[in-house]
Amino acid sequence: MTLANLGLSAEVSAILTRLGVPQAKLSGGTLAVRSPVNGEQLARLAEISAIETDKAIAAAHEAFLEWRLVPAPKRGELIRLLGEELRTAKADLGRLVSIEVGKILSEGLGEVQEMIDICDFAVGLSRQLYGLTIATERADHRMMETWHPLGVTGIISAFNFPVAVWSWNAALALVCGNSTVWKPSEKTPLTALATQAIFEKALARYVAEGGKAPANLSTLLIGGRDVGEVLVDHPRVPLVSATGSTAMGRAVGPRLAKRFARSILELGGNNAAIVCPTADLDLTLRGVAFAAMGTAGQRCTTLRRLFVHESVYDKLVPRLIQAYGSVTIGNPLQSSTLVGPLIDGGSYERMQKALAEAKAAGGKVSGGDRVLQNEAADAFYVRPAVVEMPAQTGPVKEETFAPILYVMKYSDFDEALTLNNDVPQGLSSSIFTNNMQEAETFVSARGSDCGIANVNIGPSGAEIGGAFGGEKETGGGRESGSDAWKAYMRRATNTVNYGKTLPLAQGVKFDV
Ligand code: UN1
Repeated sequence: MTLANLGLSAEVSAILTRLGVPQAKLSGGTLAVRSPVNGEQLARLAEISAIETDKAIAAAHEAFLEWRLVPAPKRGELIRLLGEELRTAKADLGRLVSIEVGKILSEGLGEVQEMIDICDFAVGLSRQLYGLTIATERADHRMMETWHPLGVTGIISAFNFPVAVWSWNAALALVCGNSTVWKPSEKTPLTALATQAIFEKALARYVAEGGKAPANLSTLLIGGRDVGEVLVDHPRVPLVSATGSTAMGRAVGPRLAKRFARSILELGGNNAAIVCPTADLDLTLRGVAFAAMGTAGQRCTTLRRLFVHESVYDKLVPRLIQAYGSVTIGNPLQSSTLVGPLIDGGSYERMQKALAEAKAAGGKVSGGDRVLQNEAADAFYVRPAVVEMPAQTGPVKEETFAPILYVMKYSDFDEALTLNNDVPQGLSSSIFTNNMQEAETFVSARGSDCGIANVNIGPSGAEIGGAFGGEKETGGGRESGSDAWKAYMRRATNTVNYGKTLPLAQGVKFDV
């Protein structure tokens, strides 16, 4: 079967029907949805207007006012059911992710697993939204902090993790007592529709069990930039979690700051790995290959810069170039494929531009050429590129959302550490070494300046248990595990006087 006649639109409509999305929603609208697998049109969806968006957010606020009163462990029950529904839907939704985004099937399924994992995490969390009891200086007083629901949580997600990013935010926001309003990428609205339908199934079961939930607890907005702008500017939305490019963050961040709303920004990454003299090179090769070529270089955690010590450079880099030359590129639905397509032609052009700039800066390029265009003229498959660079200059300092790995030689550990940090972005990083001093230095205060710093694994593929996010132009937000939930709640400090006198703090006297 060639790429041209995969019959994806028929398959997608069957999947969506099984997941509970009405067929009527898939045609007649203005938003054309195409599969990057072969360029086939999958649907034409209706888009919401700015006025309707405003109304939907007002309704989400009403939902919040009720939902915040439901005890947190009961809210957790809804998320437990969501996790169950996602388990049932995993094969269908994972395949839909692959068709809509072009990531290989095991990664499509992995994305749904990530949704299930965060649901499990959030269920436990629903009984652990702990505050502190704090020693007070005043007799017969008690001081404590409590965590309360915050309000409507806006979620803006990118095409590359079209549903997992929603779940990291929504699972936490919902157990924290918030309602959610979701604006997915225009490139991936079908997986969003499917996810919303799965959520509604969980909600129906929750209500059938006797659970209380308001209407409009989870709202999906299919639309363009104007819709995102209404969400960002809306006074009823105290928190927006936005994932995308640094350019998007620069547009969104100041608008939120202007109205003192909170933001969780998850922006560009330009992630590096350092390969030290003692590194296990077989392990390194596998770690680098997955981190740099996986998801066709379209993760925000993708490995983009590799610093290799001069003593192992000639042992590692030729093997790496060979692996790049032989990796299977093609239909992401076939189990033998490791590298699927780029999301679209714009992405291909940006990749070629970066490669041309790298060449002009003295880079030696292997790969990077377009393949399979005879089978599918509207799909953009590329051979992943390794570029040996004389220095960290030009395009190396930018995030190009494509499979380009810039490789540089280093001789001194501190120099490699400096290079790791010497880019505007600060998401993820890693070191391959069996030297304890190098490993510990890398994760220390004078080591990597990124939100994620790994030893002997690549920078991508984080699990949900840790806080996910990065520093500098990556935006500073944290999502998913650890105590990231705190961003979705408001903290109140309460002092209670159970005595008969009124001692003032700091010994102040004020007797009237
Ligand atoms: C993203 O690329 O937008 O760590 C998120 C990872 C995944 C999430 C990536 N768990 O690569």
